[in-house]
Amino acid sequence: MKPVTLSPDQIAHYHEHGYLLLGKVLTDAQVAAMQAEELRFRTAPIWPDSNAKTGQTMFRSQIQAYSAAVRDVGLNGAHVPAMRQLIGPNLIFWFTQFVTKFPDAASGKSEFPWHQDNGYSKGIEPATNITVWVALDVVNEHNGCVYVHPGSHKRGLLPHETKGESWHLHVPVEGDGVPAMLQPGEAVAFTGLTLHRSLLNHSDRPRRGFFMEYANANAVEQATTATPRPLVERSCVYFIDGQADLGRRTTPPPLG
Ligand SMILES: O=C(O)CCC(=O)C(=O)O
Repeated sequence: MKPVTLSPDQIAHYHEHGYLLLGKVLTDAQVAAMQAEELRFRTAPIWPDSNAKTGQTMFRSQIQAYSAAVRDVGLNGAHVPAMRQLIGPNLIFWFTQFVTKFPDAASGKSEFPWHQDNGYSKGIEPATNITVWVALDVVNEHNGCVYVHPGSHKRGLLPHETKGESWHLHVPVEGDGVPAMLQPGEAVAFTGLTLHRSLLNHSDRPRRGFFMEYANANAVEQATTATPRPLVERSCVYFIDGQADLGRRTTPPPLG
């Protein structure tokens, strides 16, 4: 498959609006492989919510630790050259997640409210990290596609709140945002500071998504705390290019 390389106009769009539709980044064979992996992870007995039900959303995180196929897509997918263009030469692949939104069936529970991904990690610096959200089904407003809020990344890291009993963080936002309506294998890329959400799945089938995150190899997380942690010290981080700066450790080395 032809690598995705971005034109100057696309790069300008990404920086101006905080997101970019990348087009098709997975081959049909890779889509089929990721769909098979999603099902394997969905039903794996090691997770307590296996066989999740109506109105629920299933999250399977850091799946590159369990799956060579997932790791290969993250390291060698057609989108990786675009990550180099946007993030630069010291590049890591550090996070993955399957997000399967089951039919809502009028439960009203399948919404994922407005948030910035960096709101969950309490700040990443430099905030050049990118989420590449790939559709494994046709996704649209009917079955709960992701919406992005153009330009919201320019507001910096926003305070995130919890609402009711949900563990979801959210930011109060006006406006509907732009729906990223995608075919299987197509992706939308957005910054770690871009507000995004998804609404209810009104269809009668699961809506399957798969996302990968990339960052500068020198990025630290929890940048709002006194002891920020280098992202490379997380488990299951893979280098794509370049190296980390070894001159500024901010946390003690791992034991052992
Ligand atoms: O896939 C979705 O519905 C949204 C997922 C999301 O925004 C996230 O996990 O941060």
